[in-house]
Amino acid sequence: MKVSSGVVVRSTGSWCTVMTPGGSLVECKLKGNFRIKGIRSTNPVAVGDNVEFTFETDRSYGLIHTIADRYNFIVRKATRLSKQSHIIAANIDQAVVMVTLSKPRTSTGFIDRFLVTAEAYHIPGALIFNKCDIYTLAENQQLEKLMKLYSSLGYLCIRTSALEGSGLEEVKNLFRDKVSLISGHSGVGKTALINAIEPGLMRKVGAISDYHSKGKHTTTFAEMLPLGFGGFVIDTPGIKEFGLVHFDKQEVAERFPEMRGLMHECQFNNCTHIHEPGCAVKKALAKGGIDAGRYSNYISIVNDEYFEESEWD
Ligand SMILES: Nc1nc2c(ncn2[C@@H]2O[C@H](COP(=O)(O)OP(=O)(O)OP(=O)(O)O)[C@@H](O)[C@H]2O)c(=O)[nH]1
Ligand SMILES: [Mg+2]
Ligand SMILES: [Zn+2]
Repeated sequence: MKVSSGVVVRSTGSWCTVMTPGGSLVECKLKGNFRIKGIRSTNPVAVGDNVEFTFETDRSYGLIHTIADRYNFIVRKATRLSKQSHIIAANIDQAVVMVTLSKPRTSTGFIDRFLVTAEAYHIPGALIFNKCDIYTLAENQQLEKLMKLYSSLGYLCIRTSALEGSGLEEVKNLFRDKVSLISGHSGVGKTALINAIEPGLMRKVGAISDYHSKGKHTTTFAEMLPLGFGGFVIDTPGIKEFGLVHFDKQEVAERFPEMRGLMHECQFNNCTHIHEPGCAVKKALAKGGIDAGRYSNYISIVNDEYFEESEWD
């Protein structure tokens, strides 16, 4: 019986594909009733996990018996009201959200929930604004505002058109020698952009429905893809909502960089920044030092009836 190690590059539930250090791909299954302490997740093994597996002579696949401790991981709710979470990926260097202003439209609520989650796991976040070839004048003005806002908060913002091939050098510079997760709604062009920066991959790209201007869930499982210029990108299935998991309401403001720096100036140390007197966050909001849209997304996260809610659409 031979013990080998590798990284999970694709996971479809109980089956996954493991890449060995030599670059070969091995189909593997989790051994028996595998559980990881502390996380109730629909997928005990995630893309990016480092695993050990054994091959036995009477089987054509490997059996994973060990998942190495994760350096980090990023989690969202598996289904609406579910108590279970879904590990999107493990051991990543950065989390990138792909945004489109139309076909489909991405709300700042979605962006902020994504960034708040990345902040909670101390994973650097970045934004890629795709489909810049189709925007109207008004949409371009909105794009400028969003890029200015998120850059000022410390998130790298890149403008791309996967279709026309613009912004690709900046994306390559961002991805080079790192493990990058890319997430966003279905149809924003995650796979199209990955194909554009790494043409050999030729992953399947889907159409946008004419009626709803939404994607059709072309990518159905997360997949970690090697980049010829160095690094890996994890392409993921489009998601409708980004549900927050393992959050304490008190903790949410700390995940907003612009509030984090002000909170200690609030009169009460358990300030929720909603109704308390002497709130430094509300003072900054009134003076325009905190963006009104970001603040309203903060309120929406804190007031979320279920707090942890999301859905694969
Ligand atoms: N006009 C324009 N269309 C684009 C661009 N990028 C992607 N598209 C189109 O958008 C559609 C969806 O692209 P995909 O790459 O499949 O989107 P995705 O984000 O991977 O979607 P899921 O896999 O469903 O999550 C395809 O028809 C692409 O050709 C772009 O920059 N401009
Ligand atoms: Mg895709
Ligand atoms: Zn406050």
